[in-house]
Amino acid sequence: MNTKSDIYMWNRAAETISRADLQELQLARLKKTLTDVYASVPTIARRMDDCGFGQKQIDGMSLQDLKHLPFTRKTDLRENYPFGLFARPMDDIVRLHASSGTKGKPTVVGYTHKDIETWAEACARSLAAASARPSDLIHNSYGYGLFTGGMGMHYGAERLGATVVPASGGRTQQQIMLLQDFGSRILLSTPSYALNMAYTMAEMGVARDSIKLEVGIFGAEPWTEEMRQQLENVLQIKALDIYGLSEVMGPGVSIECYHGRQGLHIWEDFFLPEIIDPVSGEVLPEGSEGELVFTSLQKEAIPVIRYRTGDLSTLTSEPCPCGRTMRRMARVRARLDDMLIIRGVNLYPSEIEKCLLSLEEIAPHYQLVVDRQKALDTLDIHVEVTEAMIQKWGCFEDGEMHLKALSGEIKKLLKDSLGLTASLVLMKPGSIPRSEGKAVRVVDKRK
Ligand code: DLL
Repeated sequence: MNTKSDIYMWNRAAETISRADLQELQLARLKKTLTDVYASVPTIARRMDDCGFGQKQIDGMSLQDLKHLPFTRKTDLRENYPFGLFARPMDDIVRLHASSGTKGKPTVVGYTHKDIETWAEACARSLAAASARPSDLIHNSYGYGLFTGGMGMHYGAERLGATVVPASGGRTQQQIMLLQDFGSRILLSTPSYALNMAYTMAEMGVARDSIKLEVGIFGAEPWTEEMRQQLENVLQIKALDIYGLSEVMGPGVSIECYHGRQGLHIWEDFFLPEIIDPVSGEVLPEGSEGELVFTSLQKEAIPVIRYRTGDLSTLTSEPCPCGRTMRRMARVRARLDDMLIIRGVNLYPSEIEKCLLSLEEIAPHYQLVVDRQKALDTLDIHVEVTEAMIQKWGCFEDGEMHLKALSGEIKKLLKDSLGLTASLVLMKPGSIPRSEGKAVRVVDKRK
């Protein structure tokens, strides 16, 4: 058992800062951020004026006054596409990233040299908290490109001094060969892609002891404790959760530490968190579940004030066995945008994932197909049965009777735990599209 002082940290002074020193630092950085935004981003400055928050109020503010500032939303980035919320001239911008833009124009974010430095520091701290060391080989399967995952973690791994394998997503069989040949100890990927890799390994007949993976650092999409157990069982690794979003920086906003694994430490000297009631916008006390909101404290190119993430979580400042003092957020339970309303029942895909993954006969591959019939929303749950099931019951068709019983069992489970009457479509192994990045869990045919 490590004692706190044995535990390796990338930046011990920052990571174990006292609450009083942290708050002093946060306030100074908050004032600087607000001053920059007020002077350089007219859209937000107008809003601050409307709330009676000008330079005088910034100068005299305390951290408690944050709640009087206006929120920023994803729509603000879209409406000011592409560079309207930048606080620095384009000459200072050295990198752009953007969201996929499946729901309209992408949201574009920019970085100055210093932003890239801050981000690399946040990711280096995160990797170290997840047990990475300069001597490690890190296999990075987060997508490289406009998505922040690949390059964000890449710079963090290099900052740490580790050896990074910039694999990106896709070409899975080749990635597995590289895992065997290079001997990476740490895998960075979305949980759904890690699962895809695990199943591909099994299909290729790759023996587990031919790869050296010990730790997976998974994020970029909602996942459940049940999914963690699946990943830990099939890959025989320790799976840790990493969180972030492009508008606030990218990956590395928070991470579960290897030693405590009780929530994700937020790098609060860079990102100031709040939890609010998503309907009223009121700030909620510590421990209550609500929408996560972040204010950036060290960003230059596109500082964000009270950015509404749409992610549901809670905050805690209970001490962590690792000795880090930064507050932690709980695993994101769901994304507000993902909520489905099926015949009056509100539910999130992650709640369905929890149910499905508790059944042994089911492979952890699923997709939810939402449609509308006569003004009523319908939900079809597509889920694969396992190869073992098929072997046990002969071919798919011969097992019909048993599969009927199985689908009855799943339906009952969903009804009992979620109050949901869903129609279930049992699929053959391999028939649900495999993820190479963020999994598409919901196919919404109403749109
Ligand atoms: O997904 C950044 C990232 C890359 C995080 C790699 C972690 C690892 P975006 O594409 O802007 O950025 O998507 C951000 O993804 O608001 C959450 O809804 C979701 N998300 C990110 N991490 C997690 C996580 C990256 N650990 C959006 N658990 C966020 C649940 C997550 N949801």
